[in-house]
Amino acid sequence: MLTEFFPGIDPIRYEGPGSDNHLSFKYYDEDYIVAGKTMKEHFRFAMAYWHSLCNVGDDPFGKGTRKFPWDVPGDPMRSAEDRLEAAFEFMMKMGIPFYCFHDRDLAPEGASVRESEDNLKYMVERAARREEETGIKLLWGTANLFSHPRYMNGAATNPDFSVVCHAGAQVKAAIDATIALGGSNYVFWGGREGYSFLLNTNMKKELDHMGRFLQMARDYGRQAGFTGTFLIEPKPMEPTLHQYDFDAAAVIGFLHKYGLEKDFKLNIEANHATLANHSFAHELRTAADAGLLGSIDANHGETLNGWDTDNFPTNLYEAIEAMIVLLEAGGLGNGGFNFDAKVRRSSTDLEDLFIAHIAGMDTFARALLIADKLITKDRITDFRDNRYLSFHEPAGQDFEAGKLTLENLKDLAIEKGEPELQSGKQELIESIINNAI
Ligand code: XUL
Ligand code: CO
Repeated sequence: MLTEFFPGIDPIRYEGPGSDNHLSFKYYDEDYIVAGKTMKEHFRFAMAYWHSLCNVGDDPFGKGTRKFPWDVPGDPMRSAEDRLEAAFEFMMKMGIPFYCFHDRDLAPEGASVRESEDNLKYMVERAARREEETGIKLLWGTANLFSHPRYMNGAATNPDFSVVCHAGAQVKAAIDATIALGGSNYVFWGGREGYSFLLNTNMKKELDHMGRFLQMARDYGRQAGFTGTFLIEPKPMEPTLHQYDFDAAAVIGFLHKYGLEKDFKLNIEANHATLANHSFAHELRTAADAGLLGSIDANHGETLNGWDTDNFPTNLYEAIEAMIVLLEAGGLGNGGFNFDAKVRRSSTDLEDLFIAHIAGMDTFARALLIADKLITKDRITDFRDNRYLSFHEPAGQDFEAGKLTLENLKDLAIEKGEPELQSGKQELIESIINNAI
């Protein structure tokens, strides 16, 4: 290693819950097997390039609080090269096996479409070498279609066709980069794909354009050899007032309408779920039930305000609920857990980035252990399944198979008489969870 960007920090190891070393894992033991898979396989944890390497902590009220040694003022390409070294040093020390990036995180935008592509290609070659040397892989790539002023009214849904063309150029290059780096997935987060004012917006046209654009991206990716999964990441608002990919349910409907459901799945982000007034588990369940759960952006939102705070996920209860859904769904396949999370603006020590990732990984590892016990030993899901036992009886089965009419229901109601009330047992289930923690 030429320059060490995180001096004084050794590789993070599992030391168990008894350890008081804050730079160690208490629960995440990558080789430990739970429910038939190692923890490493369950999570496929990923570092988000943008939050960890690019975000200096600025907010609308003030400039950044962190100064990164890899940021070389006035030399964006040199900064990109150093940032890549820092990224791989960080992931190696953390034992994080995957990463995710936007094109512009990896390489700076150039003065023209061609220059931007050349910058990206140059950095992709370097990243490919680092992947080979370290064994770290790309979980997903994406294109930043929201920061440049040209995208102020959206990318694929922009009313100006020339902006749509620029978005196309960028997505083509980002798909190429993802393929070259062996990415398992390619993500579309609809950054500004939505509207702020209905009276100047043709919503139907914009949604049709988005559907067409995604079909083109899919077709290009497939013919260029991309065998992974395309993902849409729902979010209801911010930066746009009304975003089209509002929540999992809206995106599932959209994918079916535009014939994308065979190639696309969903990337569910916890904080986006809460912005849509859903729980993280609700969104995961909705996607899983549709057979479209692809990957996770792991973070946590402050529920007291209405924006995306992207905290590191340290809410154990929320993580347990998520892990129950995930274990029942059989996991994420070639998806993973990307830490789309940032340390707080006032977390300014070099080690804070490590502590934050350790906290997130330990939270989910501990949640996995608890969820597995809740399912296998406490049989917590039996409470749910038992509520539907009447559908195992012949008439209930006929109903599900579409063999009954409304008149049949009336006859059965008379025959069965007034139903006995059945408790939902919510407080009991909640106590069992608390006792398992
Ligand atoms: C924004 C967000 C993005 C996507 C990738 O809220 O979550 O970082 O994950 O574009
Ligand atoms: Co995200």
